[in-house]
Amino acid sequence: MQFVPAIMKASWLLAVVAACTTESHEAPRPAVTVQAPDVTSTPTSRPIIAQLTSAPEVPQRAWRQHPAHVVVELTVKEVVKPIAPGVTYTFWTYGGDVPGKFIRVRQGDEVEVHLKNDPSSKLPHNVDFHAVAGPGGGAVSTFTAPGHESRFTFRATRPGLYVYHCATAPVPMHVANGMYGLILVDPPEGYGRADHEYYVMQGELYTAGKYHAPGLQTFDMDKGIDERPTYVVFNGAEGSLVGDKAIHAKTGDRVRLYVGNGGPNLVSSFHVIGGIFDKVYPEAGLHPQEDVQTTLIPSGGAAIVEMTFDVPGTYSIVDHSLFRAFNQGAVAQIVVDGPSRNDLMTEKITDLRYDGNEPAEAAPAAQVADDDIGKATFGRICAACHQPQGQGIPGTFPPLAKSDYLASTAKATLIGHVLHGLQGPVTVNGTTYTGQMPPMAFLSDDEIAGALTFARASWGNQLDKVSPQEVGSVRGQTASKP
Ligand code: HEC
Ligand SMILES: [Cu+2]
Repeated sequence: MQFVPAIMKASWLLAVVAACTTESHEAPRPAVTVQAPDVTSTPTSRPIIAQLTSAPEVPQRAWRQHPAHVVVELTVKEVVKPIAPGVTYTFWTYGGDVPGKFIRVRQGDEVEVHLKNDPSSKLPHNVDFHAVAGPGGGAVSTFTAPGHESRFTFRATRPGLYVYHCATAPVPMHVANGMYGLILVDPPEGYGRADHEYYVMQGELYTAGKYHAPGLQTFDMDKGIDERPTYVVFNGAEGSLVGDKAIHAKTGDRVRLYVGNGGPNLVSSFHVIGGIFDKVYPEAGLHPQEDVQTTLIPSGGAAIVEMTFDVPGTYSIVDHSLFRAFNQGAVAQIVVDGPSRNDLMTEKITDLRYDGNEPAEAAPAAQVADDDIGKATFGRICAACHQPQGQGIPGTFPPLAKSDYLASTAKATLIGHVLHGLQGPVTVNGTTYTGQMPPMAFLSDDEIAGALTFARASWGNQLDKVSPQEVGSVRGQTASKP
């Protein structure tokens, strides 16, 4: 962007002088103008050192009602860090981590960039800010040899979330080695309230060794050119947002993710499994879209996504180009705590055997050996809920083993339960169950008789047989009822 440092410096000095003479650090605040954001007026407050954060943290929004002169200090470091357990890589970083530090300014701010290149670096580096509307995005102004520091200033004229990255030759190699990050330019009115804000950035790694090949890995230029990454990861390493490093929220919380894609090659199909984005600012542009399942994030692009969760549990963030998620590392997690919501989503209620035939066409009992039919039916149908040893599942499925209900209830009633289902409450051995057993009239008389007989004679139960005739008569009686 075109810039005249002398003018900037003069106004900056004036501002400091003004601040000193009024003995106040606060300049008078102009009224907020939402329709016409103040992006051209000269900052009137003292320079502010930007508070940068490492992913997944996001700096606080500046609640200033006026533009300011903001100093951004970035230090390039070449560091060895893990990609996955037992796999390391020499990353080139802005601030020691991948992605680079999150920078947050306000629309209209004058941003003074101090780019330091650590003396231990082997190569020169620079930075191209996509938030800069001007040739190279600052790349030429910030070209910095090891042990040097470059400074330049730009005006953040446009709001949005922008990628920054290294643009030193070979550029894609510098990006693939981790030299990318995000700068957020808040519009004066902000993006609205959120309970949590997180920084997530996708990127690829091209290593000489295969996926999970152990040891220090080197960069593979040919894989880069072929666009065949070894790893596709969020926040610089596989598992960087998984397990005890997962993102956390409570049900009902508004979660805003600032998502970037460093690339250098792939477009991300950004998706949260089990989640629907309430709002997406596609490509981090001005106009939000609502109720989105998956959003495309181009290489060198970003998106702002917002979501709320009603059902607690663990939600996986993936690139829905799924081999990347399952075979290259592109998985992160959001853990949502809160009371269960069976009204919105239940756990698995039934697991019935499906043999390819419709229930009415179930294999005739005669095909199964007579002495096995009870055990077989129990194992095939009843054990899914009541468990193989009839022990049930505490709180969910009552036991049949030593069940006082089974022992004290008339056979015809039990047959009726299996034929027509049973909806609680039902008390078994002192515990009351309020679940639901599905109707199983698709079973033959022999199967129901066999399963009940088997249950009544197993695991310590010593109850008499149930005959197919008894089942038939209950079925006949109830079938004729309306
Ligand atoms: C899909 C799960 C499921 C399947 C399959 C199932 N049941 Fe049940 N069963 C239940 C539930 C749940 C209850 C308790 C209902 C309630 O809470 O009101 C129950 C209750 C019972 C009871 C009375 C309570 C007790 O523990 O004595 C009997 C007897 C019974 N089932 C027998 C069977 C038999 C025999 C089969 C196989 C033919 C079977 N069930 C298959 C879920 C199932
Ligand atoms: Cu670089």
